[in-house]
This record gives sequence, C-alpha cells and structure tokens, in this order.
Amino acid sequence: MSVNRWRYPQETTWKDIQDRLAGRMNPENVVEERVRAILQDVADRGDEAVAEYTRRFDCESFETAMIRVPDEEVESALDNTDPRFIKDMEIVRESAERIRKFHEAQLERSWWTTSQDGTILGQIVSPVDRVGLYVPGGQGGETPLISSLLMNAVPAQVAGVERIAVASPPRKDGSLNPYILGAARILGVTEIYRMGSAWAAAAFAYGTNIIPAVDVIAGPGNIYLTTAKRLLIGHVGIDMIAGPSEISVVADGKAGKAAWVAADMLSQAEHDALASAICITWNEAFAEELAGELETQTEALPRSDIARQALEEWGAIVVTPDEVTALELVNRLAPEHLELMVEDPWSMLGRIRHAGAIFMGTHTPEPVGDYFAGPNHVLPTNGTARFSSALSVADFCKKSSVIAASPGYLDAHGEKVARFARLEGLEAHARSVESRFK
Ligand code: HSO
Ligand code: ZN
Repeated sequence: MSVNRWRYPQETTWKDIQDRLAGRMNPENVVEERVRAILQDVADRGDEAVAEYTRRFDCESFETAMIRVPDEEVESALDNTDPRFIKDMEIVRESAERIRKFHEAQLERSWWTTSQDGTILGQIVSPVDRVGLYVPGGQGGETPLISSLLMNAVPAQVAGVERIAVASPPRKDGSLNPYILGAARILGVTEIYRMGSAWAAAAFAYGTNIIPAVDVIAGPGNIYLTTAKRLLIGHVGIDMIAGPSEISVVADGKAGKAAWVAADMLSQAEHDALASAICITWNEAFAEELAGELETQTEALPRSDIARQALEEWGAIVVTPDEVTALELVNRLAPEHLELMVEDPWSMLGRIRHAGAIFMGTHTPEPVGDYFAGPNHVLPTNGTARFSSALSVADFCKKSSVIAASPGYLDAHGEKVARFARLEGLEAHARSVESRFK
C-alpha cells in the first residue's frame, strides 16, 4: 500500500487537493430516479409497498403484519442473560447517559422582552411532534450502528420530542438485530419498525396505515436512504446529508507517537472506501515514520481492504513548511474530525476556524468521540463545517416568534408601518394597520 505524500503548497496546491477530494462526491442520477419511483410507490400504496420492497431486498417471507415490532418484543429486549450482551448493554447505557448530559447543555430556552408601551416580543422554543430515526443494519444486520441510534435519539429526547420512532431493515429471517432493540429499550423508545432504505424514509415522510407520518427524519444510511432524505427535504426536516467520514490530524511529530496518528487515521479509513484520512505535519522525519506505520497497521486490520482503498485514494500525508501553513490548510479543508496531536493543543485551538469536532492532544483519539465522550458524532463533512454544525438538540426544535403590540405601539409606529407597506405597493397591508388608529 502507498499513501499519497503531498508537499503543500509547493508541489500540491489547494486547487489540486480540492479537485482530488471532489471525486468522493459522485451524485448518482440513476439512484435518484429509482428513489423517486420508490417514494411515489410508497406514497400511493403505503404499507403494501413497504412490505414488497422488504420482501425483495431483505426478507423473502416478509408481510405487512411484520412491519411494526410488537411491544412485548421491545419490552423483553433486555431479558437476554448472555453475560456478553449484558456487559455490552451496560456500556451502551453509560454512553447514552454521557451523550444526554452533553446535549442537555444545548437546550435553548424560550425568551421574552417587554417595553414601556406594553409591547411584548418573544421566541418560543418547542420540540417537533414526531421524529423517525433510521438505523442501518450493516452487513445483513450483523453490524448495526448502535452508537448512531444514541446520537440521534438522545438529542431528540432532550429537545422534548414526545414520539420517537425507529426504523431498521430486518435480517433475512425478518428479525431485527437484538442490539438495536436493546439500545432502543435503554433509551425508552418503543415504536420500532422493520423497514429499511428509501421505502423507510418514504413511509416516515408520508405516513401509512401502520406508520404515522413524522416531522423529522434523522440517522445515517446507504445512498438510497440518503438520496430519499435529500428528496424529502421541505416535506420533512432532516438531520443532515453526511458524506463519508473524514479525519485530519495536525501533528508536530513531538506529541504522541506516529503509531497513534496512524491508528487514528485508520479508525476513520475503515468506515468506507470513500473515507478520507489526512495527516498534516511540518516534521519530515515524522511523515516518514507515519507512512511506515500506516502500511503495517492497515494490513493487520479486519477491514484492511476498505481502509487501504480509502487511504490510497483519499488519504494523504501532507508536509508543510511550517505550522502556520498547516493550519491554513486545515481551515480550508474544514474537516469533519480534527485531531490536534501537538504539544500545546490549547494554544492552537484559537486558530482553528472550521472543523466539525476537535480532538485535543495525544490522549483524545477520535473514537472516544464516536462512542462515548458525549458530543454528537453526526458532523458536517466535505468542507461544510465552514457553515454548519454537529447534529444537536436544535435540529429537533423549532422556534415560534410572538408579537403582542398595544394601542400605544400602533399610535407611535402604525403610520410608519403603513408607509412601508405602500413602498411595496401593498395597500391592504397599509389599511390593515391604519384601520386600528384612523
Ligand atoms: N465516525 C463516524 C461515526 C461512527 N463511528 C459511528 C463509529 N460508529 C462519523 O462521524
Ligand atoms: Zn467512526
């Protein structure tokens, strides 16, 4: 395996890097057409269409009656006495608590202002009514993203969403992975559907006889699910369109070991052949050592094929002339995850302008954030950290403005409002206000 080696900005310019990374996003028109047809089909035929797609792609013997997981099955999801399962579920529970604590700090409150003439202005923050969360099954239901269920459900719960539904594609035998049910039970989520891909998103968005329509759909999925979410924006809210995972590591070569940086890069490279792992350093000897570490560690991984492809195609070790140039490149990349593997990360933090999540120093490997620390792991990718943020409680809330004017207010300002309306040629607007004081 050979990871790319770039000298920035002398040999490899920002334009080169941008052009190269743009290749990770290949909008597939074929997929979009198919997804449109699926959305329409579910809108027309509801549960029947959901069951039919599920028979075709997930479980041959699937029937409409199997879509909703019976309450008893969810209630008994933690009855499994296998010690390994029990231990795993303890970790899930602790992780959920930490995620909850962090997200509670995000909760925005409603606020009010009053003025002397009796006018009251305010903003009411309220949760959306219903949310549909998606959990991909992963390799035929064997590796579901349990952590993503927590990362989506907890902020919705903290927001105060009363009805949270979960959907995940059934395995071949029609069942759901027990870990999904166990995690849902820990979270107190009881409304669970066996359905996947674009038809799950469609059922959530339009509603069917069995599945009431939701207001927000969140959670990661394959290209079909993601395309469906994108096409449904406006009809429902969505969390975000997150692309393949990314990590940038800024390393001074003094803090931590090359082996740690390589391991952290691989943690994201193993997600997806389209993932991007980049180390930026101004230390030549370190770059050399890191290249060797990446080679040996990649081969030793169960998912070495995926990680290798990701590193060869979209990964790089970038050598810059100095620290300032390294940070300039980081801010251009606006990476999803940024690790500061340097002696004094806190003095560097103020110079980081764009990154989804920042991991400080040698003892904060990125997976700590993926699973356990508390901040959300659903993060902006592909440079969108320039203008967007991690999934948060705010994604499950909306705000209503409140205006309560008074006779005094209309006396003082009514004429100005009417005049403004006439500037736009909107006479009825003007008269509506004037009718109160003329
Ligand atoms: N790093 C991924 C999230 C994840 N990692 C889930 C493990 N499981 C995107 O931030
Ligand atoms: Zn990850």
